[in-house]
Amino acid sequence: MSLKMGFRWFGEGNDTISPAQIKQIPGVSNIVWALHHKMPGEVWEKSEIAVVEKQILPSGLNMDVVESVNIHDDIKIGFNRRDEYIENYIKTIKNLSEFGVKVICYNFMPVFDWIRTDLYHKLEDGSTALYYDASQIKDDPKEMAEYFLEHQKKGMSFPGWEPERMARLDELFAEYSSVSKEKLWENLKYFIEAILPACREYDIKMAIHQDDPPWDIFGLPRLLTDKASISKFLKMVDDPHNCLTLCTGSLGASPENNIADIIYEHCDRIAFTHVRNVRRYPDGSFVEVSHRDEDGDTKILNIMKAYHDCGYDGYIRPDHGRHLWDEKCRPGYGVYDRAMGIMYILGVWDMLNKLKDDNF
Ligand code: DNO
Repeated sequence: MSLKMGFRWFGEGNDTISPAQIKQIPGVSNIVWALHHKMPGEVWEKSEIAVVEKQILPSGLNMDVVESVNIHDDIKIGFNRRDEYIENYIKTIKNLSEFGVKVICYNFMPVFDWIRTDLYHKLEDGSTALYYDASQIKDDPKEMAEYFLEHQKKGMSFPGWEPERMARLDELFAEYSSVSKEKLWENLKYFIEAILPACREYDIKMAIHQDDPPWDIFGLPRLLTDKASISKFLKMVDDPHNCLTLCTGSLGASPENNIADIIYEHCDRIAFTHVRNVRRYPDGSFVEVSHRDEDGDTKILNIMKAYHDCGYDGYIRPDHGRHLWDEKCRPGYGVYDRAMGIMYILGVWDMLNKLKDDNF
């Protein structure tokens, strides 16, 4: 059994590594990519996708997985204009399918994507990593949004933290104020049911990412946080094109989550997985650490064994890594630590394969 190993790439001029260099990491077969200049709700035109195709294909890697085609807030809030944005989304699905895309990773988190309080938290080994200090999360998200914006001004884009959206934070919070958790579930269902015929026609799996961190924050509801909510989601639209991007780090921030157990239960609906390790603290804070099992609390070995036992054949990538050796990189996306993560994941996987071999 082999893994369809990918590496996230932010595009030419927007990343410190090229597809040809990514190809030098053993075992990588695909680039996880996106059109990072697009705002949520816009159609991804074929001419724009073709530019990225030209950058990726000479490396010999494929572009099967997109992360992410972000969802417009009007869809999450349930405004009337959502139908227009859903039409655009369907056009994007069709356009992507013409370039061989098989999986779209996305999330349904209100306002923000992942949330951290320190993007460069110093670990004991001198490296830095993303950190969530529970005591720093107060009611007002503005300070945090400004912190992220400061980094964007230094030329780093954060998907899900678009300055245009952050500039209207008050307005966005006011718009979301009427969206209860129940309403958000309804809006998610509406969205998936509307795009599903296109997913079937173009054979694209929609793979939802869990909420990070997996709990409500700043009074905003978060839906995909644990086994029960994941099961609810998969039952709500029970179709093989309605899938998960199972994110071990997002779920792993909560001590309640047994991730291997979720994999055993839903392996056939996991189209893509993010492997990331976090160390938790008793007050609900957590920090991201190396992929090595014993460095964190996520139980990477149990997770890889669960995938192996289930015969997992979806896509996989190492998720956030530490920032090492003074590298300049987008927070959470150090090249070296993610490459080492791949070697760790593949090392574990190869050994699991070997152990099935009677002659070993
Ligand atoms: C963190 C990522 C997420 C993910 C989106 C998917 O680095 O795992 O930001 O890309 O939530 O839409």
